[in-house]
Amino acid sequence: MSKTKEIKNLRKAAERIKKAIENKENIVVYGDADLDGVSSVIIFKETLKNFGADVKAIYFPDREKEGYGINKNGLNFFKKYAPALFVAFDCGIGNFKEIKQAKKMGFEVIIVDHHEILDEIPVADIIVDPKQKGDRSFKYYAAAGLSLKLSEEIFKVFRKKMPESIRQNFLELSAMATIADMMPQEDENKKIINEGIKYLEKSWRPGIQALFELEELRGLNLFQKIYKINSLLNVRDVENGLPAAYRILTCLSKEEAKILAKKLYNKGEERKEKIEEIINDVEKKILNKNEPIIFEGSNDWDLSLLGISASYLCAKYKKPVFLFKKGKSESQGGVRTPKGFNSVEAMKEFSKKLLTYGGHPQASGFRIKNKNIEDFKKHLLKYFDKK
Ligand SMILES: [Mn+2]
Repeated sequence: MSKTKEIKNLRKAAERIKKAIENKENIVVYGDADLDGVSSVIIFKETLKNFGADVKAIYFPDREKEGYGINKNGLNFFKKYAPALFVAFDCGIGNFKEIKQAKKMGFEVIIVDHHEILDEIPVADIIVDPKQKGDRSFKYYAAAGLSLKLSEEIFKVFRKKMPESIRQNFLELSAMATIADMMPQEDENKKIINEGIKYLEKSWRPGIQALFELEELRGLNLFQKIYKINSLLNVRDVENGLPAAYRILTCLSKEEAKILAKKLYNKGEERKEKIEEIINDVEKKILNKNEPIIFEGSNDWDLSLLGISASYLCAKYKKPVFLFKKGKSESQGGVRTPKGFNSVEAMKEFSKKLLTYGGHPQASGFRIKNKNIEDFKKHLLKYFDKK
């Protein structure tokens, strides 16, 4: 295995966070609402706790109402803490306008993201993203893998040894998130996953215990359990602005964790039915079309289920799949493509008419004005027809 090269700006970020801790600056954290974003935020928050600090506020966008990435609501939520250090996990690299706005509001911005670099990079103060120019590290960390590396680096700049119990615990979260985000299980990720899953079933976290002890999971092997639990942790269930994954993974009471685990299980079953409905809907729509991509939208679908529905359709039809929820004037969608088809590159050429877009080559998203949808489809048909 090649010796791992340093992640660009990781040391710089750790030093800046150390300074913020020492100067008792406000620190606010913005995370994506999926398991990867949530795990990243938990690792970061618990790292700060180790140094007697804490985050002042956390914001996760609601995947149903707000979609993906940094948005105005989140910035307004943080407003009263400015000036502050603003750290974004698992999002931010495509939020050009929002980061500019955050800077104007008095935030110093650190982005820790693993999504593709778009035509420009945001005006953040420090960017950690292995996809950026000049980064020679491993390219396929999940955000929670980067958060783990950042945590290790923070311990280093404080010249403290990371306690073994904490390291193991962060590895559990990082391993689950790396699997959930479908990052390639190679190199550094392989190390994180192999070590992390060893500790999972013995986790001290009541939430992880409760999920593993779910009656309905009995009889499954470890990997089957992990996949099932990951899908439950991505069920949308928001309370006080906090997604269920965050609540259950930070819950300190086993009793509460058990109730929430059961609730997620039941919601997961309902979710399956809704996903099937979306898939059936799409299959009806494409019945008489023979196009190189699947590009469909509806105002009935749940935005938060489009990614997973697109995944299924992409695997079945082996075509790029674009599904979107139609709003009054704007639409927002999820994209999945087979290996060899880069969805981010495909959208880059149309970026002027997209409100936001980005993600990974095989899994991404977009927001667009409804009046541009037809042109977008034409562009994509042309783009993928060449391939
Ligand atoms: Mn991620």
